[in-house]
Amino acid sequence: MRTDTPQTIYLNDYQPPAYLVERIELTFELEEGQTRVSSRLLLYRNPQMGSERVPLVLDGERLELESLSLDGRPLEESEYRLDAHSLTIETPPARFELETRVLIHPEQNTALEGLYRSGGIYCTQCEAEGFRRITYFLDRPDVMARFSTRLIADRARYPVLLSNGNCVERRDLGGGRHLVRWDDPFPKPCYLFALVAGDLHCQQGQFTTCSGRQVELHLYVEPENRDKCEHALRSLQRAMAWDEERYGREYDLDIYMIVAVNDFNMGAMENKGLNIFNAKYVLARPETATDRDFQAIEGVIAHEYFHNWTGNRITCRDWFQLSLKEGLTVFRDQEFSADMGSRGVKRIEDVRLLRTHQFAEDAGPMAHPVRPESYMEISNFYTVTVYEKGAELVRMLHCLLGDEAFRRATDLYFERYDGMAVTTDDFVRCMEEAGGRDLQQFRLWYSQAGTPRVTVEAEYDGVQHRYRLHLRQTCPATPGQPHKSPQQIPIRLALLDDQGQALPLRLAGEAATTAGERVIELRAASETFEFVDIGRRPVPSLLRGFSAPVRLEYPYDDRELMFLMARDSDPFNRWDAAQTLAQRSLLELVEACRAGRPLAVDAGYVEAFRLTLEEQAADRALQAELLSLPSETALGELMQEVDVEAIHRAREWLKGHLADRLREAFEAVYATHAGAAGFDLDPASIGRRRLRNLALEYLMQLEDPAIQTLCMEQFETADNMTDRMAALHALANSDAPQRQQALSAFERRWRDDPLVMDKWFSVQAGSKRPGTLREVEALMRHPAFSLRNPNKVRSLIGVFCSANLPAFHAADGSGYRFLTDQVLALDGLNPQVAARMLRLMTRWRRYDPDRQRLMRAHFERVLARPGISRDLFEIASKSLGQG
Ligand code: B3K
Ligand code: ZN
Repeated sequence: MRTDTPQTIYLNDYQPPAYLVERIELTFELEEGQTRVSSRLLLYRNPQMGSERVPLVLDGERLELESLSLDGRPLEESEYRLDAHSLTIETPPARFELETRVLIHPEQNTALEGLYRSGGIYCTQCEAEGFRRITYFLDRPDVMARFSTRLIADRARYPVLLSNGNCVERRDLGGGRHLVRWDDPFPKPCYLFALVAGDLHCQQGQFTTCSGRQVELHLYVEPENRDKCEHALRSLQRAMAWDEERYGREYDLDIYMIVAVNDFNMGAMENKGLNIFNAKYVLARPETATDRDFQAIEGVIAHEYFHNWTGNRITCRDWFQLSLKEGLTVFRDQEFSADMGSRGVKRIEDVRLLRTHQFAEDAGPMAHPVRPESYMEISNFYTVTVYEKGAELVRMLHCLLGDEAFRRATDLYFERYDGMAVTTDDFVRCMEEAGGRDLQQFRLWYSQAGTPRVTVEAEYDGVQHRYRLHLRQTCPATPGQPHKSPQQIPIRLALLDDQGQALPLRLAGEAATTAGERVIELRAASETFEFVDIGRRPVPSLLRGFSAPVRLEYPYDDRELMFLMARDSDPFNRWDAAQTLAQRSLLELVEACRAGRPLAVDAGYVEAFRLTLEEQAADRALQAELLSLPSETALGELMQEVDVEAIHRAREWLKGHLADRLREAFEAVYATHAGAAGFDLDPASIGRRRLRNLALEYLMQLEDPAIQTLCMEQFETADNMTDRMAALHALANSDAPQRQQALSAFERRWRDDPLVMDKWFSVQAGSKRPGTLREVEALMRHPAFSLRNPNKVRSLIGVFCSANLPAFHAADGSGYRFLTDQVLALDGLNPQVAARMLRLMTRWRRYDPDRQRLMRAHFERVLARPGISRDLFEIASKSLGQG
């Protein structure tokens, strides 16, 4: 807990470490109530730092020091200094051995950082700075050491004892205790350290690498979950094969372990050879997990596996470089998932997340560059900007270099920096060298925050057959960055004829013509691109596949948008056109709501929607995306001042109107895709389920008893969680008489499965019916709920505050008070999760003056609370603009 104002850490202050660690030997004696950690470090002065004698400062927090000796000699109290964060030895020799023994209390660790207990399992989370809660060490990523770890525990309660690397010793100690030793041959930063102890079932698999080595795959779960491992194991095997094929990356140890635990702050952690996962991203079978869960598991398993090269073998020099590993690894997992399923739909999902959350972050008080320049608490910088915008930067590099040069560049990166801790700049340099291009201007993407806005105007010269695109870019000011320079923006485009065919393209002055699609690079604040030999005025298809993370504006008329939605061969742009059309209708409806005018929508829009609905599409998941309306959050982003009530009414009205006008077409879609025999997870089956459940969602807007009966029937007879949840979701949002019956049946059936109960909490927290806040408060007293479990907090409190805008933003301020009360209660338990939750209110300036006043008062209430965490202090103070 904080006693003074937290310090800000600056990138510019980076200094290499004064000492390095050659080897660390750890011994953990796990006992109920306390764990003793003994460590023997082999340290030496960093040769880079010259020969001057400098103090050794080890990080350490909440450790009870029992003994300390240097080169075998116990140190007197006068020979070292101890405070709440560090252990200092003034003038150690150039090379020496340091032994420490500390006591820690994992059972009391509710922050889930360092060593803690999840149910009956001991586990660790060290990234970013959790290792200092385990032992005294140089807790920074540029100190890479060889680890050897001995674990001692009760054999009956903790038969499984795991750490990084290879198991090299296993021995009985008598008295019911046993010892296991693990050696990791690869030097690693301490944030990649892990240990696990528990009574776990081990599901085994194998993988033969491209060079013919056999790797054992061990998935550890609580025994009752042994039937939910199959998908995670298959996903891991697919990821391993893909990384060999696409990046030439082979796995390097003989064993790869994944452990699933119930209490975890994030999704998962890539510890070397021993990933620890939030059970949500491991456990699945069709009865308990939705299609989206299955896809998320595949994606996260792959993400953590890909970190073995992008993160572990090559790691970050300091935490400002976090996107070096996260942006690149997200890009890699996105491409993997695109290859496993529908590429178009994957891109749409990723861009939707980027636009709704990252663009919002970039436009708010917490805006920061992909490579931040300062932070108070690094945990607050595991953000959509570092991850998702970071991935977009890698995607742009891929787009600028092309497949082959990009692969040469990653090869160079792996070769040059293997075993090192490096910077995003080192990564860009590889792209530059292998791509043979100057990327000086491109580097601005790493250092400038904010979302560039690109406006495009077209001009057609029918006499000369020339088509000009005038492009202009600007980037709004962000905290600490009032002025921005123009960035290098790759814009993939095609010009379509009236059949939707892409015209051959040649820019004025060029000799050769490009077939179909090409990339133009906007570099100046404004630039004109002139295409020659364009026989008729085309429709431009701009920023295909969302080739740059910008807001692009082009004055399309509705007819052009309908044309693109129906004809563009780029799936992303088809969807984008559909979204823009829907947004236009919805924003008009919002205006009508505000002005008290009757609600109406253009018949042409309904007709275009019908055509899409009736299409015999090859990709049903894509079709479902085309038929989905922008979310309330996304619509809020488009308004000067967010009016949650009007947005909600407008969107519900439009859904009802479409259902009413197109009832037969929706019913036909529902009937056509009615459950095929047997459950399948191939993309086509997923697409059919998605489309059919979307039809059900629209039809349920009609409040028709016959459809409510149909929905209840689907709920009761579904053989998979996707269909069951879709029905429950629709019922929970309705006044159907079956609503309560369905919720109770679900609870009775699944009350012992924590992950399924998360869905039960979410579906109620997200319900748009009146009185939801009271229900959420009551659910917090449900035996399956706990403020100590991050999944529960996210499912109930998180969903209520982020996906139930009308209730969260209730005019009386009850939602804000509720969130703040929970955040303050959580801060004493788990500051990281508390800070995540408080972030849901950071964009308070986007609302009307009354709501602004209410939210501001709650931020002030947080700041006035004595002893709040650094995590919370940073979010609250920066939200108020005091950061
Ligand atoms: N690297 C971890 C995140 C750790 C979060 C620390 N607060 C998961 C990932 O991105 O793969
Ligand atoms: Zn990651």
